[in-house]
Amino acid sequence: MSTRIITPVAEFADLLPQDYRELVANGPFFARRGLKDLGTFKEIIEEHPHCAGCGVALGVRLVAASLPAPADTIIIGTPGCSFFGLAQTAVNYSNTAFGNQNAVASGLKRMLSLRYPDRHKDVVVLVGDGGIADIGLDMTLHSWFRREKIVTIMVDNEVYGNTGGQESGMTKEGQVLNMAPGGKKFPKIPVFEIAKVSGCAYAAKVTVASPRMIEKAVNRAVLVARQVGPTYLQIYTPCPTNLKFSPDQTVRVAAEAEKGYYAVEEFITDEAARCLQQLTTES
Ligand SMILES: Cc1ncc(C[n+]2csc(CCOP(=O)(O)OP(=O)(O)O)c2C)c(N)n1
Ligand code: SF4
Ligand SMILES: [Mg+2]
Repeated sequence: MSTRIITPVAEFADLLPQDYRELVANGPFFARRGLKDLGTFKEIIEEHPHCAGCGVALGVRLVAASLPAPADTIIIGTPGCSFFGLAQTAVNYSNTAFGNQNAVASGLKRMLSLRYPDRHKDVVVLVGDGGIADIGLDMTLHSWFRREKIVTIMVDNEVYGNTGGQESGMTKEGQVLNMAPGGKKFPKIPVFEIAKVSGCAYAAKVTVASPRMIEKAVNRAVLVARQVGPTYLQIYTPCPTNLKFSPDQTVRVAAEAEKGYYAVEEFITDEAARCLQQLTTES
């Protein structure tokens, strides 16, 4: 990836906030740093616009820090709380019309494979539960059916956070929200289970309470998508503002969920397991 993509033009450099200039200088664009070095580099600007204690912001941060090749990665987003932070993250990013992310990512991946036949370019969709399980479900599924070599990551806060608290397909049954005062009437859509039978070669369900698991899953998802086919990661990123818990309790809420209905799960096809084994042997 050309460094010019993230180098501010000289005329505007002085106008950029210090926080953003530090991100350009110290973000993980050209070095694989990983979670163990978290805090020594800037993967997202500190003055990002998410609410205090936002689980989505933490999820975006952990994913950005876990990417195996940040300089050769493009993240594809769509409207939702996640794209607030993505636009200020040290990874190339493009937005799409709401729900179109997997269609755009499919085209981009094919184009990048033609343009750079000798180099891996990782295309990672990073979108909310509404963007994947509701409005974008058809395009998500069809990208999996077509075996597009892209990674799809859902930051699941179990609500439409960005628009003030409507229920999404991923909201828990019975959950009361600002705009679902009677409580949701049906269970979470089983997107993880659907991914397993729709062509994904690797899938994982994790929470922001387990950063190491997120790092492992992001790495596996990216490596398998390069060589085998589509991969899916579903990260529980609880929203204190809409689920109405104290912002300092986000990780505790995620950890509680992990003990129950959001237990860590991994799915891998034989072909994907062989691919990862071979990569481990070679390294
Ligand atoms: C075509 C279209 N329909 C509706 C919207 C309004 N809209 C923006 S974000 C959003 C909900 C996003 O929910 P989710 O994907 O769960 O992301 P979150 O904000 O919770 O992170 C909606 C309905 C839009 N921008 N475009
Ligand atoms: S509404 Fe929820 S998901 Fe959105 S920024 Fe605030 S805490 Fe994060
Ligand atoms: Mg959401």
